[in-house]
Amino acid sequence: MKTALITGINGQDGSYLAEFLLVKGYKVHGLIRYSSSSNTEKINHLIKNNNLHLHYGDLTDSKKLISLVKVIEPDEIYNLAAMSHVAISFDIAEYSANVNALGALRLLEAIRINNLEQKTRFYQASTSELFGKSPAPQNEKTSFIPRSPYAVAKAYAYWITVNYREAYGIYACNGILFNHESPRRSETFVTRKITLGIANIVYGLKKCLYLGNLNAVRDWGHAKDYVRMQWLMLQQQQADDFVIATGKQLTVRDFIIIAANQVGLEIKFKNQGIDEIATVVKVDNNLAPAVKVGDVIIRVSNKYFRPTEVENLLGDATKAKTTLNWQAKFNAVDLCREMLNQDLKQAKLVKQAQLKNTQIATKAEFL
Ligand code: NDP
Ligand code: GDR
Repeated sequence: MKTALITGINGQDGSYLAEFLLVKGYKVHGLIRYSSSSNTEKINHLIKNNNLHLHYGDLTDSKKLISLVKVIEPDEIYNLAAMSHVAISFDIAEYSANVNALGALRLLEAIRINNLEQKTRFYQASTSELFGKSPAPQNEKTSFIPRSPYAVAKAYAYWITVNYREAYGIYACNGILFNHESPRRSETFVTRKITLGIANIVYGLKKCLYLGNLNAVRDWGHAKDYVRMQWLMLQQQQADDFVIATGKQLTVRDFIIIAANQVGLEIKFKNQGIDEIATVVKVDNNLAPAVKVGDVIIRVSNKYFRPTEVENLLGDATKAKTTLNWQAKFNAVDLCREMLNQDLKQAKLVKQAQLKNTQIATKAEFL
């Protein structure tokens, strides 16, 4: 039975990866912050599995990481924990560096200090944000021009992973993953903000959704597809770094249109920049009971613009296609539908609860 340690198990990717590894027969250890213990909805369904073990810890606490790695002696470490919100990293830049840059170093040191260089394989959650201003399409050879404290910290983590591979012979890989989403995406990332916002508008829980740069272009995939590749990168003969992406692009505005269409709304964008709005021009009230023609459901707000933006990401995953046999299973329309379906169910429940004057409770199961 193989043993894996996942940092960030309570996040989107961590929860899918834990599920994936448990099905493969792994013993899975997960690092969880004390502050997350009342907020474990992404992994609650796994907590009763005898092969899952959660440990309190933090990527800023090197002693804890060293002792945990010593006790577990994992075959594989997946470093998925991060302060993962690009916009917020401008507000908490030093903390972002501590977690996203030094966190990777602390884990690699834990492997080295415990003499596990030949046993423990290491996966670093690198990101398309590293490419920043480099022109699209981007692949493993594209220069890094990071555009945020988040991405600059991730650049350190990328290079320290390469360095420990070369210096100490650790099997250490970078997965340079482009944006990937799912119904488990946190609500402040743009795709989930859109599906949740539209679901709330459909049921009259919200009138309008405020967003930032609608021109940003992303290469969006499904998190389930992408965690399979994280595992596969650690199963090769030789450690290497891989770009994982769909090779297809959408703007934020395109994603809004897809989501709106899926709930029977035809919308029209007008004006530009900060004055841009989207108005409903046609509505199927069977699908969107609370919406009327003429409603303005999207507005742009300065609040969601970043001091420096990554405008154009498009991944070229040829290397992963050839070496890892990578092929994306989901497209953006299916992804959006899956996210919307969940958010519509939730919004409907909230609406019904409001009508009955009751509250919806969520419960933490790991305490
Ligand atoms: P999430 O934000 O959903 O999950 C990140 C996890 O890290 C959370 O569980 C969080 O804990 C945990 N965490 C944050 N800070 C610390 C800390 N100091 N110590 C320990 N744990 C901490 O991110 P995703 O699942 O989307 O992404 C996984 C990784 O992949 C991240 O490193 C991200 O930067 C990277 N990445 C993500 C991409 C994407 O599109 N999703 C693309 C490329 C890279 P808590 O639950 O307490 O908040
Ligand atoms: P990103 O994802 O920054 O690419 O990082 P996010 O969904 O936050 O933004 C994508 C693009 O949408 C624009 N945008 C908005 N973004 C947010 N969050 N909220 C808004 O209201 C909004 N309006 C427009 C953004 O400006 C941006 O251009 C994600 C994270 O998962 C990282 O951890 C990961 O490394 C990268 O993807 C790849």
